[in-house]
Amino acid sequence: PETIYLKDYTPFGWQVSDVHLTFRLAPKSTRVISKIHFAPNPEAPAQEFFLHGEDLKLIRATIDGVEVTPEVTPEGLRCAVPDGPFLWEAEVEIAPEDNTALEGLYMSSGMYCTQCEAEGFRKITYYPDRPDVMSVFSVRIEGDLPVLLSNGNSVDRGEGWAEWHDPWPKPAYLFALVAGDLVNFPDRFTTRSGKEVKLNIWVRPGDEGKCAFGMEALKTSMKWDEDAYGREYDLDVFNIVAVDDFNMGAMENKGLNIFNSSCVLASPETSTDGNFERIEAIIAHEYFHNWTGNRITCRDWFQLCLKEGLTVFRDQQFTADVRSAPVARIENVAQLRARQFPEDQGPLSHPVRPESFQEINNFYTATVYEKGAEVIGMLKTLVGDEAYATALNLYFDRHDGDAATIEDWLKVFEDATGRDLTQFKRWYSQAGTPRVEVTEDWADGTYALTFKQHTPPTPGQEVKEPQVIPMAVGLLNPNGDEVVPTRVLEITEAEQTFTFDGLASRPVPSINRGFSAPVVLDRASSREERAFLLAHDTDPFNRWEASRLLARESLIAMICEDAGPDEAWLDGLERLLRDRDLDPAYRAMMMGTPTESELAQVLFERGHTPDPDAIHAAKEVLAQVKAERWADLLPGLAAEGTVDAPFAPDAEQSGKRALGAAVLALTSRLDGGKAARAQFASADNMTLQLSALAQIIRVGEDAEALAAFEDQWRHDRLVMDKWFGLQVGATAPENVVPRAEALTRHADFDWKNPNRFRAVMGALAMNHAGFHRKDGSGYRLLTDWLIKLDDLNPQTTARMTSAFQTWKRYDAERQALMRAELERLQAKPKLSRDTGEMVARILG
Ligand code: HT7
Ligand code: ZN
Repeated sequence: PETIYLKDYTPFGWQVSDVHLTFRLAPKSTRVISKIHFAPNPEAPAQEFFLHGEDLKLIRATIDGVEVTPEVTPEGLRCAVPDGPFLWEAEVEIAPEDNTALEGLYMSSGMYCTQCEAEGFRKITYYPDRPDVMSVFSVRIEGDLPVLLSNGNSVDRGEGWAEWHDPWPKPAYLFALVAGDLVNFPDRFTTRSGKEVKLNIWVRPGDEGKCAFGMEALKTSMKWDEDAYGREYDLDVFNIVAVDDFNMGAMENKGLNIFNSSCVLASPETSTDGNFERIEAIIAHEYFHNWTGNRITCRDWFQLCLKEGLTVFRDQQFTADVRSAPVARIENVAQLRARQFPEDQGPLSHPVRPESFQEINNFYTATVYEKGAEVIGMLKTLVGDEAYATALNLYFDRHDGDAATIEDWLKVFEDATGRDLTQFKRWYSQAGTPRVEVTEDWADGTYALTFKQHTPPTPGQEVKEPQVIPMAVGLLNPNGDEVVPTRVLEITEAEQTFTFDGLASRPVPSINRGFSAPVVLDRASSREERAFLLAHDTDPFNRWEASRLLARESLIAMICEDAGPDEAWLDGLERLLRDRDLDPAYRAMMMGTPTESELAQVLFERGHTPDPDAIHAAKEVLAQVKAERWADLLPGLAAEGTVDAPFAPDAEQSGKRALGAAVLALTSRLDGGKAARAQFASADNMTLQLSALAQIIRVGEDAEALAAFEDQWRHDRLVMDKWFGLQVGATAPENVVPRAEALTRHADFDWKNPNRFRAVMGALAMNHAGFHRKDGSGYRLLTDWLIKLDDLNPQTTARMTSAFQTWKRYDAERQALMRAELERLQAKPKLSRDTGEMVARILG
């Protein structure tokens, strides 16, 4: 397959002033008639006229009304065209019902819908399917269905047809069409300039009762973007549609967002607090794309982080504002460490702005999204809040209507602040997680911190240059008072020292406060010092970090030295858990321990071969010790974790329930699951029901509860996804593979539905000790199913191959087993480009 390079970018030879599309919908034979005005692009070099097109049956094509016979290839068509402007007309036929890849126009539960990002529009009609070609779209849909939707504003409609016009020029990847038997949940929003906007969430009949939360989240997002960024909505209507079969979370098509139903539908009975929080964030994210992504889009797909990093950063700011900022920050960092760090530290490592790809779908990664957001957070920290606001205003003014680049983005900051961002730009081009070694010195009232930065080699990048690292640091007195409040040290050299004068006693440093830079800190700090920070740090992130490090070191000592759990840490943690002034959500987070996968990575870095069974066993012992040690504390915490008011998915109640769930996880180790069974029986919301079911599964005698849950929820696809996933994810390692395998034989294992496939196979891959069974059965089962899915849905298959990205961490036997499975997948006849690229990169 062809590799595409950033350095080869060339503008398209023509501009497209307007596009008119007519769809005559039919499951096996939809006709798409396009009328497109092309005019030579004065800024582009001379080139042959090439339009992308895949899996299309060309019925006819004309130029200025004269029939033409283009040269058609599997990737598109070439045609001789006039020197000046011309009208291109074409009619193609496609079969949405046969489209199992869920890219382009496809069908889900009888409804037509589209997914065009990144390169799906070329499966709808012949077109220059690239983000720098922006045009005004008019769409006519003809089909015997009650609801016919496309982008922009409604122009007119009648029985069996509807016309839409989107006045904002857009690239083809933002095109959308939906047609089906849908009902809407309507509302309105008045923008700050007084414009009335109609809002709708369109769902399958029966799902109307699950739209209220999403609608509130949408209105809150619209208001937030006005207040925080001065961005107003720009069409008469904003439609959201829920779709059951969807490859990712949601899609920001202009004026017509399409959502995986799991990311928009919510009710207390069927959704957990985690679901509510995620839905709120995704609705905000997609809405925020209206400016960061749609009004200003990307010149090419290498610039993906321009819209995704910024939009994730904005949705994280939103969540911090509408929920608890410290809890949100801890969640984001935990997520970054769990998803992005393994990517950046393994064979799939790539820069936030990649320089080449074979299949762009493989670069919708945690690095582009989450690290991309961290890079923007660092930029904001470096320039300050006010300058960030000025720069963003300049960005919107200067680039509205553009297909922009990272260079454009950084130039805006340079112009707004006068800073030179040449070195900062390395965050976009250098892959890998920087490691920062910290040493300190103390003499005569002066405290010195020395930072040495080093980024390990990554595929294709052996040598790295120093990056700009904004390191937020505070200093505490031995009595716990803060002597130096948070200060941002700007590290630019490979090694750099910063001094603090006039101190009465040697301070305790709190470094990388708020996780101001996405780096790994290497610092030999004592247990006492960590316990001190756990007790006294004024930075809530670093207080949590102190506990995380104590937990991690305690577990490593348990695994490697057969030590018992760290008593001092448990005492410190207990004091904190007893502090009723601390937010229950924060205390619940404090009760968490590092994931088994993270422990495996740390062991690997320290030269040990991680044993998944030993890691799992240590975590089990630690949990048991906590439960026994805190037996007297748990009932009080459980009471604090109980909500007496009617269910609300807000931060306060969900924080309490999170504390309740953390307590239940310990209590069930003392009572054999009795409290969990009682909670399961009486639960009136999914958060309580599912946290109880998780403990029942973990304890082991779960057949009755699983059957009851299935009976209760078999009619609800989204809830059944939880049922499928949890019994694989929460069970003991030895049961994971047999259970996952048995579930693939369940009548409701609809493996063509990405949510259901991910529920089982994702849970298998995420259950560390279960997936890494020594006999290789976990690897085998996953590969069997990836081989099966690849023909139908390459995008989802390719994404799931990343379960193998950490294969080099493990022992020789496991490595050999994983390599064999990757090679088996690689040898599959007609392996997709998506999966082929991923497997080749993972094998290295
Ligand atoms: N911009 C979107 C990314 C995306 C996607 C979404 C759904 C299905 C397939 C997709 N391919 C790319 C989603 C977002 O980041 O907001
Ligand atoms: Zn996005």
